[in-house]
Amino acid sequence: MPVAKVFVRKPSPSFRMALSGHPDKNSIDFDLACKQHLAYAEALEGIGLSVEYLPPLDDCPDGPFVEDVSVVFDAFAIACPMTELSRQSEAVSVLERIKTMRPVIELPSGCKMDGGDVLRTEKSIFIGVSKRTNRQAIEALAKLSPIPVHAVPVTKGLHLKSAVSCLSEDVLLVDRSCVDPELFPKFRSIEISPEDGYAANVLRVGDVLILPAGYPKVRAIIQKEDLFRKIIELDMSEFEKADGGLTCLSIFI
Ligand code: CIR
Repeated sequence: MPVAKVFVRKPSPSFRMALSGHPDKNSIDFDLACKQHLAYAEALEGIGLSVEYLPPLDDCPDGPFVEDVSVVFDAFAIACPMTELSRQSEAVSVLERIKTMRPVIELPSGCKMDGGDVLRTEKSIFIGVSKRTNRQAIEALAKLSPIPVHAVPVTKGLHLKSAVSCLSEDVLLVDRSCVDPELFPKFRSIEISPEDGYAANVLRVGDVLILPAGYPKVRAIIQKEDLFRKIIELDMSEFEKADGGLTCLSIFI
């Protein structure tokens, strides 16, 4: 899918109250989070993407994690029926903006889904059955999707994409302690150890890969594959404390 726009949302001071199971969640440094967010947006611009800032939301601590709000296809987008009540109002401004670009479809009631569970590959979509996404939503999305959809149980952590990323159309980066690599039969999985698990979420933009800083073993494994022209490392410490990874901070349209 050619990318026209990337939406991001700066943290607001309420970001310190983001939902999180991380042991350091109470030490989120708001100023540092803002700097890290700016570096993220600038990295995307540096790759040549057109970055658009959605308005910060004072009442939505998890507002920067825009990925969770929608799943965007070429011809339409899905409004994710988010499980967490505190996150539901984040959707309005994102969906209003997406609606100017393509129709937005709601899933039937009873469906629960966060965009962070939706891993897109060229020929299929893998969706995590997780704390935030149920099978009913996966079945509903499968009826709308132009390509096959596969449900994948997430046994630890928040979302499917917290534990697995696509490095190319046939290579995945996986933390086996959260998701079973055998469930992706057409892919070769590169496994990383659970202590490096945060680095399972990487952001691929063409031949550039963005990786969280501080994971030299993961960087070395990826470099060995020789899939990327450039690897950019970004410090994500404050977003990690809020259970968010690199992909969570943007929506590609
Ligand atoms: C949450 O718990 O919903 C946020 N604190 C983190 C969301 C991260 N989003 C993502 O992985 N796509």
